[in-house]
Amino acid sequence: MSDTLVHPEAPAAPEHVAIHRKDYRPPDWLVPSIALEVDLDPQRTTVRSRLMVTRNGDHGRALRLAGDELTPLEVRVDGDDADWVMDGNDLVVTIERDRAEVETTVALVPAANTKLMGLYASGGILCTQCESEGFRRIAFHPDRPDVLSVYSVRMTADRACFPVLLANGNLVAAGEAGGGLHWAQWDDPFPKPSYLFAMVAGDLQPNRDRFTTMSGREVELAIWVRQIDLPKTAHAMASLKAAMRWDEETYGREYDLDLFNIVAVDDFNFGAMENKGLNIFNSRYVLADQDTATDSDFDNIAGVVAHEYFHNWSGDRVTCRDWFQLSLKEGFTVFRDQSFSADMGSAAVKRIDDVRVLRAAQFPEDAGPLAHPVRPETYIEITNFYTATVYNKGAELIRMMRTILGDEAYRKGSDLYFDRHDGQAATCEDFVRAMEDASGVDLGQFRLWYSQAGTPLVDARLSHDRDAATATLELSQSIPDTPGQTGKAPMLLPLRTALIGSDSGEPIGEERLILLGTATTTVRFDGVTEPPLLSINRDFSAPVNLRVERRDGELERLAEVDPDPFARYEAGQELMYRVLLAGASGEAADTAPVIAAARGTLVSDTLDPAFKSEALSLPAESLIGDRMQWVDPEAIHRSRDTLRSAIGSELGELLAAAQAVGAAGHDLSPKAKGIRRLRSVALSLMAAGDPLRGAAAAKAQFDLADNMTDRQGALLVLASLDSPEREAAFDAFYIRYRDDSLVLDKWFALQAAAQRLDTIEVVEKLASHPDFTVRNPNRWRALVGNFAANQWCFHDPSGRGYRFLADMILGVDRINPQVAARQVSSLGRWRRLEPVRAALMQAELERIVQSPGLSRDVFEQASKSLA
Ligand code: 0A1
Ligand code: ZN
Repeated sequence: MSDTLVHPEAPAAPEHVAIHRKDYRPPDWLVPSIALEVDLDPQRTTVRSRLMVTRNGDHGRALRLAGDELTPLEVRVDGDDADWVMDGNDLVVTIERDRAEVETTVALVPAANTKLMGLYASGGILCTQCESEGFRRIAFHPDRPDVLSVYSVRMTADRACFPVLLANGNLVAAGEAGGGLHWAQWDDPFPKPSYLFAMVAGDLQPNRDRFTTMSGREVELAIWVRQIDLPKTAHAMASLKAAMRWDEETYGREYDLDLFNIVAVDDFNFGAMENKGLNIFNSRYVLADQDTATDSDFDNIAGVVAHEYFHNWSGDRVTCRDWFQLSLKEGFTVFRDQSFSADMGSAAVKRIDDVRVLRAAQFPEDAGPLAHPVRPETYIEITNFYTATVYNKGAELIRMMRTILGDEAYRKGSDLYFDRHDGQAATCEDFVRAMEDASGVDLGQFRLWYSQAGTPLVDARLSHDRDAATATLELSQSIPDTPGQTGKAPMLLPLRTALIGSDSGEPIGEERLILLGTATTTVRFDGVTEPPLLSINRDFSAPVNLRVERRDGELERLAEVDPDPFARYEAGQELMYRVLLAGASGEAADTAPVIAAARGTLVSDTLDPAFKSEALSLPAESLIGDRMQWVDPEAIHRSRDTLRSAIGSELGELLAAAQAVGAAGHDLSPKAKGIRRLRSVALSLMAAGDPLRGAAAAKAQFDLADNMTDRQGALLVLASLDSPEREAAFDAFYIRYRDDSLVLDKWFALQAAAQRLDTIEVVEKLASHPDFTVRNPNRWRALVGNFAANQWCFHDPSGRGYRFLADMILGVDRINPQVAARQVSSLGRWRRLEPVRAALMQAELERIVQSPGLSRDVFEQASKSLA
């Protein structure tokens, strides 16, 4: 028998075991305090850990400590040799007494840690990442979020290579250790779960500042980066201080330690991490200046800095009981960072952006094989559940609660939640109960949002009785089946709704909050003397799909007069969808209403440029596909291109917008950012109408740009054109920025996102470019992630794009399974494509699943995608 054959009855690898929420049990042992002694060295770090453990409850079970790639060098209990065994990765220690000190020693090789979990090296800096289960790669520990400890950490390292030594909490002592070594001791007075532990050693410089809290305490702030990057930290620091003030004013939350440190590293699996008092960031969410970062980079930095800071209360002071409750901290914190960003700029534009992300990432997830509730019931690898559902849909749940309760009761609810659960590991249920108790509102039915997956579909139909001056709104809801869930109960959907007179353009009566809680309902409006326009789900008050029966001309009129900016934007987008979907199914469609609406938007003196740029942007190809029975990438691309070129050639007014002045590169005001955004949108439409002229204008913008927003905007337009200017601009960009890795990521990303017939070839070549590396998650995602999101090119009918992606996933899985697993969902959409492509995608998923040595991370995503 060939040894390459896997026995058909071979048991699933032991690590591929599902964990269920219903199996939650409180920990057998608690760990009130931990002392760590860490001798840091990239090639051999030793960690001596002393856990004070106490028996939790009346039982005789042994102490079970999780490890991952750890071998115990020594295990002692109360100073004596211990009675211990290894059970798989777990260290099992027999302890007679109810309280003991358990000491373990292990050795690590941070330089060889390519998973970027636990202690690893990034560009000469040693740093840690412990969420979700990385602490067990540093020391044996229960490593579950409901075990909270007070930490004391003594770090020793070579002073020349690692002059700065940081950990959570306060620096209590430091000194020389001889032989070129030095040490620092950090104590964190706040009990915390192991996933919030952090340590950093490196040759770093601080951007220092101070913050006086609302009670008058002084907090020292520092952002630690390499010396050369110091000038790029000003925006992150300003954002941090703004976030600290906002959380005091909006949620009454004050910072609690005397120090707050942020460190930026280049190699990081996610965006950033909220370790207590020592946030560690992917450098792309810290470093920015006008020459290297776009306006949206600046906005993302503000949002992520705020997000991590807000976790100090929603995550650190009140943490999660178990990982099924992840949305307790993430949904809430995303909602908090969204509200912060809305308050710092244009709330309407921020809402449009947030909904776009939700629809592009979360709705497809909720409609596909990886759909799961906001509070999942089961997982194989928890890192796969840091999803748009847990984060972004989770944030929508908090937003809906605020809408239902009103601002004041919502604030009372959050105060009660923080008071009641401070210092605890809580659940989503605890949060909802605090909201209920503070407001007196019964959220019984609302809880279904946590347990039922799938995006609800709402049908709406408005009829008007002119004689009776009434209007009747018929509403119905249904919730689609998702894996493992069928026959779902109706949910509570808060729909902000208004009627607008189609003749007068004026609101008819007040806006109403309709709480749709049944499968069908009817709502009556009085005093409706003129034909009404239906403005529904304003500000996207419920994260649902809507199907509205519209009268002729209704959307056009709403796009013109709806005072709710989100609803107005939606009406314009719906007009575009009509034309785009007709085009994609080979039907002729009248583009005149879209062009008229676009012109109205463009020349308006009341709308701001940022809103205009949103309203003039066409829905993405993937969103058009989401509305078709089968995704036809070719037809969608053609249809979208046709509409873009119609708008571009017929809207002469674009030129003025593309040449608008008043937005100097250093000016980061919302107005200046809006002008720049509109400039690039207008340029892109003009280029669609007249590619030759567009290429020349884009090259001119590229050459004259004094900031990255204009430069990248121009390059984005050139990227998809066939013109000599294209190559010249890409070459110039590369030469200028080849040593700046964050900007070089843009160079890879723009080529991977280019809408061109040769994109797949270019992308394959770029995968062998000397600057490409699978070891840096940002670089890998710039190329592979952007290509997989490029619907038209990725779904090349030959299947070449699928093969490329599968190869890249398998290649990176060997070194970094988390990065690999996050990209599998692009292949998991196969059911939405026509049979030939679907079969090719399935075949690649099969190839992945059958690959020997596959990680648990990728195994879970690929096998679920095939099911
Ligand atoms: N809690 C972080 C997200 C995060 C999750 C996992 C990580 O490493 C595997 C890193 C960061 C946040 O929400 O910002
Ligand atoms: Zn978070």
